[in-house]
Amino acid sequence: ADGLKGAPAPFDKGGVKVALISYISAGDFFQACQAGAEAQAKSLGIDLRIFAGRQDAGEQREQILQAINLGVEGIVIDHGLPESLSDVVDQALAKNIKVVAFDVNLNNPKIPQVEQSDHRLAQLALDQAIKDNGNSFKAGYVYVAGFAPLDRRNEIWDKVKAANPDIAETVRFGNVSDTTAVTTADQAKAALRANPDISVVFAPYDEFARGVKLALTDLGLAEKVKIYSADISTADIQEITEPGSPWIATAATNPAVVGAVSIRAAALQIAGETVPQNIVVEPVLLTQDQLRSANVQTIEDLAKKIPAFSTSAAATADWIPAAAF
Ligand code: SR1
Repeated sequence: ADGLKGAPAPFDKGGVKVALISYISAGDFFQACQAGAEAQAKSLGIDLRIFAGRQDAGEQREQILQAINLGVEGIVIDHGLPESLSDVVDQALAKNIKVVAFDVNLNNPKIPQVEQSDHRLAQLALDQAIKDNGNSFKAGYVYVAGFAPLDRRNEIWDKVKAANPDIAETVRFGNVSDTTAVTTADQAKAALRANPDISVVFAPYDEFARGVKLALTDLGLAEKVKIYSADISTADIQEITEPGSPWIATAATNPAVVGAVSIRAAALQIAGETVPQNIVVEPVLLTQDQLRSANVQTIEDLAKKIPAFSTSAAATADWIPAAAF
């Protein structure tokens, strides 16, 4: 394996094994996050072992044990259910394997936690919803409890409702599965038929937003109901900017950056350097109007228009080369 010139051990020799173990691999966000992790690993000469996530807590536990047996020096755990992970993660830490958690609360001071500032992300999307719709409307809300980012976004939704008593959550639905968008569309159709006075849907995950958009289009309600979401991808940009789209705004990071930051946090720890306990990648608000008027059609266009979108100063060091994505 080729070492990285000027890097601290063990990166100076190369061939450092790191595992990326995801709870979910399907969908644009997770694919882009993985691509960012792969690009950063390549730049560091890391031998990245990727374990596919199938929303299966038992399988994710097994994958952590497999990674330990492979002799990895670091593990990035990307989402998951904390109660099913803590004992196997403890086994990894006991073998001096460095662990990084992205969007899963492992509540261990030895494990840095990467997140997208979910409070800010939800606040950005909801501020825009209030700006566009006032503070008196009936809302649908898409939520599944138990996922750290969704739970953090939910805290802001609760605060916004408390501060604006005329914002009424009329219906709540949601699912996280390998068919999240399609299943959300079915749920949204039933919810919107039963609650025709809804004018706003807060759907803080792009798969949720896609599902709601599909339902609105099928029901002929795309002109009457507005969607506010989280996340962005090239496919999302196309759905947001197409004529007549009800998807009005989203608050998002570049998921490739989040993947890259997670790998850097693992690399820094492996090199014996200090990593903050909370590593935050800041989101930006992206509205339909802005994307259309700037003629943004892809994530690459977005990165060109907003340079901060494709970089993060989180978990960096002079010896870590930039990832190419
Ligand atoms: C099921 S959790 C989905 C969320 O995880 C990441 O934080 C993405 O932003 C996505 O919205």
